[in-house]
Amino acid sequence: MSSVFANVVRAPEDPILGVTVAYHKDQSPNKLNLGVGAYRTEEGKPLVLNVVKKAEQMLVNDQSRVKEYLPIVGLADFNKLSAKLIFGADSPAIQENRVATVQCLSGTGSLRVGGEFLARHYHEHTVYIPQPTWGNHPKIFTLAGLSVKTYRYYNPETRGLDFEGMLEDLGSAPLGAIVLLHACAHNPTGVDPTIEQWEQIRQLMRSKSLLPFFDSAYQGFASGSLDADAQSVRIFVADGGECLAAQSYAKNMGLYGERVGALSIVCKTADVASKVESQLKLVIRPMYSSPPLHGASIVAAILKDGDLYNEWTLELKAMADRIISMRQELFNALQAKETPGDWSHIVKQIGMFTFTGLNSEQVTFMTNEYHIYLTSDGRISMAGLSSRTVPHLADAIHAAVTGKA
Ligand code: PLA
Repeated sequence: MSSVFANVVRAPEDPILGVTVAYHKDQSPNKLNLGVGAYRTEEGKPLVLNVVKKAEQMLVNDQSRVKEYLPIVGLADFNKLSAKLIFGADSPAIQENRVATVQCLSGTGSLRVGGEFLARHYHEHTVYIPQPTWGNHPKIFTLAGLSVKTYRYYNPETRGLDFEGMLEDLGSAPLGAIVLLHACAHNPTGVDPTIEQWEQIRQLMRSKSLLPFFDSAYQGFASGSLDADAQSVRIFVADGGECLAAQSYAKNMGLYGERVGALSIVCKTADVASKVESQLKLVIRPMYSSPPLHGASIVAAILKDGDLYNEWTLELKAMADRIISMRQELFNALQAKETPGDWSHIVKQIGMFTFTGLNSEQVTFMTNEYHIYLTSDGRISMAGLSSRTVPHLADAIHAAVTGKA
């Protein structure tokens, strides 16, 4: 029987999530998934934060809770607390009611809703994204109806920031263009501007009326401090100007599959913010009607309770510290093996990933010979590594670099 869909062409796997698919098919007992950015314990297991378990228990015990639809914009408490988390409790924008925040489906959904809002209501339809960036960014913004261009960001020779190139490209962007910025822990490079550099970026962007759209998927994961990791965003809000911010709780609360995040749009006045919110509802309603209740309830319970909040910051710091210690262990292991090359970028880079500089042939070699799974651009999820698996990875990198299997 011939199908009406017989002409459908098989699509390739996703460059990041497809790595997990390939990993699951591998029968080797030594297989290691360093593809997707998902935190693992020293034992290599996914982690549900203690504070999340406590909040969930509280929710279950609360007999008054029901499963009614949330409003289109999501849970009110969650939205308020999320804005406070990223902009700071004392943010003038919050005090002046100039922020429109809507609960969205994690970071991805927040970016998509923000993109569609801009395509409908903002005069400039070009969004500049860093080169390289998270692979989903261009797809999200293109489908939202924006046209995507890139700005220089990473210099493969120094394995650091191409600051000059970045300023040059932003400087020649059209007035008012949208600029996607990673708030911290740039994915995939692990390279962030310093605070002084952020300040220069801010001055340049404001002088050209470029509109900042922050992607904050790793707040607290870079340094272990929620405030330090939000500095970039806060200096842009402190000047009184406008910006967008997409927040994800996937990594910092380990709520990956709950799909909980928020989009905030900082406006010049409370009146504009309330009109913006009314239009965000028109973007969301035909897309998925209203967001899911459970994840946002967990986040709100943690953010509003002083004890739970403190406990969360400790657990978050422990995750960030474990990632940082994995950087040192991997660097030490490669030093000990005298693997050719300068590997200091492993300890210098920030956040969940190391951008190793390994090419796609070397990655294929490591996967085929060592059953180590990573994205073809040579990005390693440090959060998937443990003291037990560092030697195996170091062996694989050494063999890939020296050409000896
Ligand atoms: N923004 C950036 C910069 C990201 O790295 C990710 C996730 C997201 C947004 C979206 O995350 P969320 O929708 O789950 O909140 N990047 C992961 C996973 C961790 C992925 O590709 O979906 C990654 O491995 O790059």
